[in-house]
Amino acid sequence: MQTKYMSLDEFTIQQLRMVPGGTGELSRLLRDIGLASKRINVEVNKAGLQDILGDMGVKNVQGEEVKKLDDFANNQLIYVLKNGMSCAGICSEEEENIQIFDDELSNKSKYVVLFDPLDGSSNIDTNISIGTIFSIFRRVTELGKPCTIEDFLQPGSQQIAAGYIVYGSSTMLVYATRLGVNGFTLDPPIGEYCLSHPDIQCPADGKIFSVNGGYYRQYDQGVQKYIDLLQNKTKADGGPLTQRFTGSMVADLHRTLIKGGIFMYPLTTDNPKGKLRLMYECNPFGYITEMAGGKAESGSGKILDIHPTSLHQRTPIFIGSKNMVEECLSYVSS
Ligand code: AHM
Ligand code: MG
Repeated sequence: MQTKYMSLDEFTIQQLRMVPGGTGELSRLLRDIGLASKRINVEVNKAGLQDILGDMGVKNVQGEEVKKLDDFANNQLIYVLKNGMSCAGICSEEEENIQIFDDELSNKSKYVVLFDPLDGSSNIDTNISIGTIFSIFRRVTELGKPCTIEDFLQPGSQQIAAGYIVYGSSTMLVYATRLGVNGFTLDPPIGEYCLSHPDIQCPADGKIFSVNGGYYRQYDQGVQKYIDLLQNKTKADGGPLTQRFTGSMVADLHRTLIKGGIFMYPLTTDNPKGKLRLMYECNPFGYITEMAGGKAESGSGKILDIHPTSLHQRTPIFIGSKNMVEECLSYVSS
């Protein structure tokens, strides 16, 4: 069989063979997340029909309430991870607290998973790509006992794997481990993710910058100066550049990873701590981007070095092509 048709399962098992003493737990976890994402994909693809279906008494054919898609996505992920055998507990952007699975099998599992079930969900109404983001840590507490908050509050540098699913013109799952970053496209007739983007490398330079220009006046002076620089680049210094910002981090960062560029969500006067969440958005994308050769910074250090103090904390982020982020830091570093 040609490599380009390798399924996600086949690929993770092949990678397992390269890790002495590997148990297959991570492969199972990725398969579980892949399964949840296929279910989410089915619902996302009929998002425009939800209202029509909902009109029939706001209950679906099973007599259940028609739920918002982000609730649906959240529940699917919790369901597969709880029923699987590789996850001791989860933390979701949609939930206030961690969920400890606390049964015999789960307590023996060495991983915890954090996720943003449906990022960019305000874009659903207008059919712009949205996504699921996940981050996997190895537990630091004793196996055999229930996991605790300590297992979750680890710096991003301790991630074992991280990834995302983009529900776009095709559906793709991209995940990173220390062995590299690989992308799989969902082949709808067989319902499998197939390796389509092996060994993704984020180009060291790019021509696209991604920032919400509407908040320009809310950014601090360094950020404003850097945006001015990007807007005024001429042919002589690698310009002119293109600006793209969808309002869907997964879509913007998927493009940045493949084509190169920089994505920024700086501090604003409305969001003085930043808007994007460290544990569900910035850490996983920081890990994926750095494993692909790019860079992820907060303006006061590496994203992956931040020691989290709370589950839902936010951070500013400057992420993407190495050279662009380095140039950016010379304007925005504090
Ligand atoms: P969400 O998790 O509520 O969907 O918010 C995160 C999203 C990102 O995907 C996107 O980059 C950002 O919010 C856009 O925010 P803004 O509309 O303030 O530019
Ligand atoms: Mg989000």
